[in-house]
Amino acid sequence: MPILQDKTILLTGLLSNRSIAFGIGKALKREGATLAFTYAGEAMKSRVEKLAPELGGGLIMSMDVTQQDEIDGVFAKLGREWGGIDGVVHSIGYAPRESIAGDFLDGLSRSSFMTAMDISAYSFAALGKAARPLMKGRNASMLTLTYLGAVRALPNYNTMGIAKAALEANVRYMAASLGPEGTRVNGISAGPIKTLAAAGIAGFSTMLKNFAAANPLRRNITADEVGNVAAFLMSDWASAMTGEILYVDNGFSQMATGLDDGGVKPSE
Ligand code: NAD
Ligand code: 0WE
Repeated sequence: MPILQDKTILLTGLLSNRSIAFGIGKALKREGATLAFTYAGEAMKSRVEKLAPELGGGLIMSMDVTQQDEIDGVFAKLGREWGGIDGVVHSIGYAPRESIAGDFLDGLSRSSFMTAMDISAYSFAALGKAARPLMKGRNASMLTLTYLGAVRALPNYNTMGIAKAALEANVRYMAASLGPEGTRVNGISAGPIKTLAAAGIAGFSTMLKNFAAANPLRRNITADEVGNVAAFLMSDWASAMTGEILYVDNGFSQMATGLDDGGVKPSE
């Protein structure tokens, strides 16, 4: 039996068929959800228009999360079309390139920090605030995507790591705020996946190789695997789970080195 029958869910962050949002969308559709979609500004519109039919189609709206009027417009429209919302998936992240490469402090600037915080962390709370009246009393569920760099200092992730730490705190405060209205708020911390956001990062292929070698399942993870966990969290099967960060990373974050030899090179 499908687990999201009769659920209306807003899916953000679709950009390509490799997007984590695309893997999530496939699982949500398979489980019976009715979807609506957003894109980040006019230049991205046609991309989402091409992908949405594969996810069962539905409303497609512009929502650059730096524009409050666009956020308000999306939920006003969903109020008219659906009357209420059962779920919101936030799959959005961005930091200026120079702030997610090389030395952390070398790449740091007030403006890149604020951009990363605005788009990658503030926006999730902004969606919660705008969607709140439409979700109230429906056992609704909100979900965001995060990364291990929120809780560990990892090479190059830098400014994004700080934004993800704020995003994870956001999950907990939003869970506290929306819980009394029946709305749950959770995050998935996904292992590395070669999406468009990742393709532009120097050394990403090497990172994928090292990740596969060092996690218990000895392979990479897929957006479809993230999608299955997302479908569970959006469903009533997860009715007692809120304020959580679930790791979908083949167990990587739970290992000390993950390497059979403990990571010691033969010469050392
Ligand atoms: P992606 O490039 O497919 O998606 C990123 C999305 O962010 C795009 O749809 C883009 O339009 C959107 N976006 C950027 N700026 C925006 C704005 N101002 N307003 C609205 N939307 C905006 O890449 P992805 O890897 O699928 O990323 C989705 C989420 O997953 C991000 O939060 C990312 O940090 C997170 N994540 C990715 C990985 C990975 O390795 N790919 C791992 C863990 C978490
Ligand atoms: O969250 C992310 C990446 C998000 C991202 C990607 C880009 C590339 C293009 C945010 N901003 C930008 N800005 C751009 O100009 N991930 C979890 C994937 C990722 O990104 C890394 C990683 C991993 C993993 C960056 C450095 C090191 C590891």
